[in-house]
Amino acid sequence: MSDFFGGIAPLAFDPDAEGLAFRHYDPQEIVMGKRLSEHLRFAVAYWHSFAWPGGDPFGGQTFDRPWWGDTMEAARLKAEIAFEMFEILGVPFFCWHDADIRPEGASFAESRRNFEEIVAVFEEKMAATGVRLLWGTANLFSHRRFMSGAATNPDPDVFAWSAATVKTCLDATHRLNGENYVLWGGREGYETLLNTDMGRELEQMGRFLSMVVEYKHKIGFPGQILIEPKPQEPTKHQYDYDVATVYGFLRRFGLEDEVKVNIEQGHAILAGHSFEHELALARELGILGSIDMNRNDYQSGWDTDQFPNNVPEVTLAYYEILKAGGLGRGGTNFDAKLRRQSLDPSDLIAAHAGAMDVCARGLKAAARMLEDDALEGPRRARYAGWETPEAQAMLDSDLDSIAARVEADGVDPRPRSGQQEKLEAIVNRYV
Ligand code: XUL
Ligand code: CO
Repeated sequence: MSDFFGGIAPLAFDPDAEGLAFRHYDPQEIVMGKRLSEHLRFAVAYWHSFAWPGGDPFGGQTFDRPWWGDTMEAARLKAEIAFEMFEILGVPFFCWHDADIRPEGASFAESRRNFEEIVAVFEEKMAATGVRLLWGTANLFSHRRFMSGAATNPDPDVFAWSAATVKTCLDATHRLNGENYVLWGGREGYETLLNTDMGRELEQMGRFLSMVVEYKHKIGFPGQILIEPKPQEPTKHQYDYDVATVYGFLRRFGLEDEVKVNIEQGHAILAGHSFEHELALARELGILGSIDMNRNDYQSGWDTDQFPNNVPEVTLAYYEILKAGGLGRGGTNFDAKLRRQSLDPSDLIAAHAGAMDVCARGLKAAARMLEDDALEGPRRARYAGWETPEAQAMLDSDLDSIAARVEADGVDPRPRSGQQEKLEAIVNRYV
């Protein structure tokens, strides 16, 4: 046991606690017939909590961490302390990129060996603590070799390096019984069309993803393959822009039954959508996989990856998820980082605990809205006209016969209120 967290005990559910505790998240609480912990399936993101030094575009490291350094010893200490935090929080899952957990080697093979050594450490710690892997992923965006993309790179050697990296990460995810494998195309896009062959790059990306799916079946990985949409940042334009764009891409390459999406709140906002829009669309398209739960600063206009603290927003997100039947193999990953002034180890605990409480409040409010039929009742009433046999038959007819009927019957549609303010007031009663 390290002394990094200064002896903070595992957090309890205690609404009246003075210090660090859960006030709304009782993992055992039954909501809609299921434990809260099973609904929410929280995960800690290794990168933000343990690999990010607190830098911003104007300054570097602000955090002092005993595991800073590019050695295997540091990587082992980092793993040690990460699992201490998972136990304090009682989170069931974590997530990693290869680059978060191991030092880069002098060659691909050395990087892979470093990585696999830490994967073995994880294997032991996961067995000892019961913490599981929500998803693994490859960092195909930080190193300068990926500056012009990974699968979409103009240089086939980078495509090869990327494919080998994903194979290694998928193998490790399988070995650790990961629930999902995520691909986020941080540099799969372009800075300027002046130097970009977009058609070729999209073909490369489609073939790359197909190879990942083929490999998943070859090794018998039972988890879901997920794409994480994001419209831009770091590149000016990213090909996996939003849920709708990803769905079109999957259809084009015949992968719509093989690949789902990991939807991040901040990315939805960057794409000009709400989180609930992206979730609802993914549900309707049958590709809702998992979520990255964070928030952006609405003034700064970039992906600030802050811990969630807006209960009404989170409520509407879980509402869409509950309507989808829950997260399934997915989970709630806190792809969120501290603010760079939050220096203390206890800030890490407080950030996650606060976020878990916000999610618990949101999920419980969403469940009550569903159970009370508070929104679904009015929604059903709004579309009731479509439940008649005549309306259904119209969808199987054609413009000629519809036009003939309209001429004969002459029913002039009667406009009806959309009741938005009333519905907003209903939501307000639950949050
Ligand atoms: C970047 C982002 C990533 C993915 C995993 O904006 O969200 O951290 O979640 O690569
Ligand atoms: Co993310």
